[in-house]
Amino acid sequence: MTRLCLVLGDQLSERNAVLNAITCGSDHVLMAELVDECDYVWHHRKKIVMIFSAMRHFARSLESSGHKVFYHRFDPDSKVRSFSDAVTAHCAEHEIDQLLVTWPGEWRVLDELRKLADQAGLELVVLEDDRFLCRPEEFSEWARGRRQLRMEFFYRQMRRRTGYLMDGDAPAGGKWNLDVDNRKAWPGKPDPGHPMQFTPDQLTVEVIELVSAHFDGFGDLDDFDYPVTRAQARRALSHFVSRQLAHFGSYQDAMHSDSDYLFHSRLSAAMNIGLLEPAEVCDAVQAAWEADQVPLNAAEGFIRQVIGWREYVRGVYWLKMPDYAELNHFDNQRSLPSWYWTGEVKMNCLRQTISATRRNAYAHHIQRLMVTGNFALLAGVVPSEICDWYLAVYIDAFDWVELPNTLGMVMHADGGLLASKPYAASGRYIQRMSNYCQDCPYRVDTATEQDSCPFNALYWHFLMRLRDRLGKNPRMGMMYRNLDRQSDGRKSAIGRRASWLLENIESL
Ligand code: FAD
Ligand code: DLZ
Ligand code: SF4
Repeated sequence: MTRLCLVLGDQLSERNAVLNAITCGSDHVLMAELVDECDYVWHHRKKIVMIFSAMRHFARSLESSGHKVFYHRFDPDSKVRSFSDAVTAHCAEHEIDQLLVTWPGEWRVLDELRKLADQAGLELVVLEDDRFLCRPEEFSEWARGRRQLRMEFFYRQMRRRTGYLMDGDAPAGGKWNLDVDNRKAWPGKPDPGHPMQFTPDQLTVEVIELVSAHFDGFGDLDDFDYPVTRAQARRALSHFVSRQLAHFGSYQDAMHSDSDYLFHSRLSAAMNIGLLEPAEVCDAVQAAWEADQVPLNAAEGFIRQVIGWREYVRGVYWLKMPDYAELNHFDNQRSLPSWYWTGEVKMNCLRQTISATRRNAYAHHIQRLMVTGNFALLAGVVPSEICDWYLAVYIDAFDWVELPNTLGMVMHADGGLLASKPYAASGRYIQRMSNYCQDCPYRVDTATEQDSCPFNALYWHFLMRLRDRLGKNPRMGMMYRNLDRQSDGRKSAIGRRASWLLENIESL
């Protein structure tokens, strides 16, 4: 009996469940660089480089440990364009009894493989992805009977279960969440340095040339410096823990035009494609805290993102897909402005965030949430369009993590399933947390003038136009009280300014 084990481009881990389920040297391992996987959104070119290069390095290491690897290299003219084509072509040449795959990161891929198995009469075995700390069934169990899902309660359960930052049954330091200490703007020091950079080796250089020849999509290819092997990703982790982690908490929400990464780890892509495991990342952070190398607010802030948010969004994704992707709670109809792709927008916060995204295939969380996300929320962009943008432009973007963050956290298009209120904010928030407003042609301190910050009128307009859906939300009470303090004349002026902004959205 020969089994075929399909290893997807975001499952590049030696602990991948399928690799442990097959017989090394006799069963077949299939990996494929595919036109359809490069085409379903307009991926950043650095994302394609990272995935292809990491796939090629991983295939090489599997071969050297004795696996029988069949590797389909990217060929734009090949008839093998999809996972189904690759499996079908393989089965036509080899006697295959069973197809094995670890649970994919995208509902779309799982659906495709199930349909293929049905049509081809092939036995399909889908194994648990045990890189994650919470299985989908455990999440459903936790979610059962809850009217609202709240990350904070899930997170506390995960702290108890994993034992990270625990003092017996209580959280270390007495509080579960130290976010109140984590809202400082960055005044230009301490020096954040840079995430560890890696010079492309010969194999990565070949992939960069391939991507340069065949893809003219979004994003710069220059200065590719991401880790593409597990050894490199481990070095990037140590570098982060020793250089940036200590200040991660304090400046977690800060944004600044002088630093693309500030104190963020830039480890998401390595984790999402299998080069690093979330548990080993948290172990390293816990060890640094135990050794008094980093304060508790940094360790807690970081571990919460990984065992809390990361596992929580995955749980929501598998609990609610495929219907989740179609939700549009506010019935938004506006198209995504074209400057999301070009970066040609005068609003400095958006210009800075989109240009960093074009350069690095990266923006940190607050840029994603409070700049590009906040604008799309306030302007009422169609959720599927903004979701496709995030899925395309970020190197760490895979449906299971991108979709709940964008559709749920940013757009509130799930009606509040994932987050208790929309993260809507005026320009004042961006002014407080960044230096962007200092170099912007718009004035952040006014709302209704020709040169007023667009976020201001759009923010009040958002509250006004969605009052029937949001007005009773207790977490939005303060926002509505502030709105109600404004005179009718000012509200009309805000309405006029917001309508003008929305009509002229392409030229902002
Ligand atoms: P750090 O700030 O150093 O955080 C540490 C780690 O925590 C990250 O590497 C990541 O694994 C995890 N993490 C932090 N926040 C989240 C979160 N909200 N959800 C899941 N994991 C989290 N993250 C992705 O990995 N892929 C995506 O496609 C993605 N899309 C997003 C879209 C939007 C609209 C928003 C608001 C957030 C999105 N995030 C996504 C979450 C977060 O912005 C990124 O994980 C983070 O910016 C990655 O950079 P980092 O590794 O430097 O993170
Ligand atoms: C994102 C991506 C890209 C660009 N290319 C490939 C590819 O050629 N082959 C592959 O196996 N995976 C690729 N991926 C990742 C997939 O689109 C998808 O996100 C994962 O298979 C889901 O587990
Ligand atoms: Fe952004 Fe408004 Fe500040 Fe300009 S003034 S940078 S548009 S928040």
